[in-house]
Amino acid sequence: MSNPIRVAVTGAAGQIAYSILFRIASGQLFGKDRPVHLNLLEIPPAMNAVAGVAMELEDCAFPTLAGITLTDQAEVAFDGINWALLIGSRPRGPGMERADLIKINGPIFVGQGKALNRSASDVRIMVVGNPCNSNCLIAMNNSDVPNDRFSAMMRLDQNRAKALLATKSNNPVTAISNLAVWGNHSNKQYPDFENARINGRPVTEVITDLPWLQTTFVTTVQERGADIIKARGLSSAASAANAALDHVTSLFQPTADKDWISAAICSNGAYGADAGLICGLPVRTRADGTQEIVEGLTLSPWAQGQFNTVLDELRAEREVVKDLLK
Ligand code: NAX
Repeated sequence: MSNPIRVAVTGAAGQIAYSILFRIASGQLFGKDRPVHLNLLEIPPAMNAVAGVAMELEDCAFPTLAGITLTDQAEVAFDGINWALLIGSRPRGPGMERADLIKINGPIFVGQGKALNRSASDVRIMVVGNPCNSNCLIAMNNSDVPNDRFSAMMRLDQNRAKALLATKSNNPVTAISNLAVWGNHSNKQYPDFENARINGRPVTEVITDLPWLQTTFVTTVQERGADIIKARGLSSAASAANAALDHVTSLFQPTADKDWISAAICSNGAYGADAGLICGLPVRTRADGTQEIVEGLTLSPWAQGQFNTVLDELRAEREVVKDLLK
């Protein structure tokens, strides 16, 4: 077996972590012949709980689990790591919107951004903790790690959108491709059905009910997180962990020919998204493992309006956190 890949997971005693850690430790993410060392970061009151999670990880006797470090110090958690999965923060409760969280969670990402300077030179960072786009922006701006290593998770939104289109068109989810969710991981996000495909055909040719696409489809995807909170009393966890695994995999595996994925990465100004914003865009991973924004897609005036709305939200969030940006 090769050297362990070192993965930091923050919020390691939380419910998303409880779903994701066992799948990472089992070798599902990085392969059965790649040992994994987990650095689990929590806040002091949760150290006891995370010790329990570590005991359970040990009790799985995963051949790929090379070791576990438990800490409440970001500098320790991020020392020499290859991947940072920044999940820890306070989740939305019933009736809360992401904007309510921005002031509570933003400061966490200042310290974590600085601590990321201790990571390995190839580090990649995925932010899940909400509001994930702006938290990622804060971490990126407080770190010397290159901007192109930072991303925030739009993959749960992509998966939700694909599942909905598959059900509506009576196809397997594998038939749905080219699905980008634009903008912010919030209820203003724009799941782009105009450029998505079903068995290689434009969605709008297969699902001809445009009012359904423009209203039911878009709002169901936008409100899915809130609907799950209403139903479960807790925010999405297993599906979020699953999406996080998909996201990380998509960042190290080249994207299938002609397809793209949804990820929020540092904008280069394409499509009018301000350069430097962490914005959900159509993204491809090249053969060398770096990412590119898929440019040249057409948005109808209606879709552009949707994107403009969510861009304004991202700009407003950036304004709220401007004092936290270096
Ligand atoms: P939990 O409350 O179950 O767990 C969060 C954990 O983070 C807690 O154990 C807490 O002690 C820890 N934590 C808080 N501050 C920390 C810090 N400074 N350093 C390290 N750990 C810290 O929440 P969970 O359901 O696991 O959700 C985690 C985050 O994911 C939330 O912000 C949530 O809103 C966000 N989500 C993001 C999604 C996305 O698609 N981007 C979808 C799912 C989820 O809503």
